[in-house]
Amino acid sequence: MYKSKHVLPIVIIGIVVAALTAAQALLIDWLPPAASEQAGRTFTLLWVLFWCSAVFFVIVTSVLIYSIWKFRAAPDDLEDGPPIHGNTMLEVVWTAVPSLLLVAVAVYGYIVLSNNEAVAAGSLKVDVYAEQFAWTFGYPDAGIQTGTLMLPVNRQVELNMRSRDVIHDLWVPQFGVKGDAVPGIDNVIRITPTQVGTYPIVCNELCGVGHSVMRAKVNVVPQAQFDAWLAKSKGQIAAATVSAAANAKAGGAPGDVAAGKTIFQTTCTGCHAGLGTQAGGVGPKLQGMPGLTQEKVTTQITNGGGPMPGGLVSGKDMADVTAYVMSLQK
Ligand code: HEC
Ligand SMILES: [Cu+2]
Repeated sequence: MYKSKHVLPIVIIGIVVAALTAAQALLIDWLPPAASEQAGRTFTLLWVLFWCSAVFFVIVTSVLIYSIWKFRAAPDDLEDGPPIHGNTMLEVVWTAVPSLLLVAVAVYGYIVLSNNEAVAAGSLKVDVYAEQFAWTFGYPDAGIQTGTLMLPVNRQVELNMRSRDVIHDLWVPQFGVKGDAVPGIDNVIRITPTQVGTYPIVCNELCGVGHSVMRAKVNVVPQAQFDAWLAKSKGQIAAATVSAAANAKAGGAPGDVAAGKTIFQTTCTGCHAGLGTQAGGVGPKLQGMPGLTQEKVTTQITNGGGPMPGGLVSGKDMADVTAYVMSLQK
């Protein structure tokens, strides 16, 4: 008799709470589509955890709402409640069930982590250089560098994370993996892309004024297309080296405009939009800037100024990027 009086209203409240909980879980697009093996496992783990929590959330919240409504003390009721002894059975159950669940979740989480970090045979090595406020990617086996990460699909990539200044964090939401780039520490993360496509690379660690523009892209392509891209990039580097040498021989400008454009793309476009030809970035439009001399450009690059940090590039890179900026003035 005691039971039947309370069960029905609690169940009705429970159905409402469950519907609201399920609606916000299902109707909102919480996660992007998984585009890597790691993301598949991580996202599944996340949803398992969520639905387990949701069950207990609904039970606890329903009883709570019912109790607040039904057992509220009358405004003039100042006495202590009746003394009651606990319910041993209930206490054993509410200790044992969460303990078992915690162990199960820990084991499941461990399995996901060790699978996600497992080293696959024949993985591709890529060096990631993070700096305020740009990403550069190096392919040590091919000897090339790029500002857009190119990855073959269905092959594990080993990203060796390095920072040239402060702590940054590489995050591709669709890959479900994040990795810190910490000065002085080589940190490795492994990702196996499973879907061809283009995804954003986001810096996920507040790293300075340009943090919000510290973005790049990753292109996941079929292996054959990746090989073709590698071969083409190697060829371009060889050609650029030859033309720079020829240029130097002919006593031409010390910097190579084409090489400078590539450096500008990776290091400067984060702030100077459209390769320096557009306004609207953190930094000004550089094309047709009145009174900009070669000397001013090198001074700005060396010392920085305003939100622009100094020392982003030096040596031959500086000569090349200066040549590129000056080529915009013609
Ligand atoms: C963090 C954002 C940021 C990055 C990265 C950046 N700049 Fe700048 N840059 C600026 C800002 C902001 C200014 C305006 C500075 C000022 O107002 O003092 C500026 C100004 C300049 C100027 C104009 C200097 C003058 O005399 O007015 C040049 C040239 C320039 N940047 C070149 C570059 C080059 C080349 C790179 C890449 C190596 C680069 N910038 C990277 C933000 C940036
Ligand atoms: Cu950053």
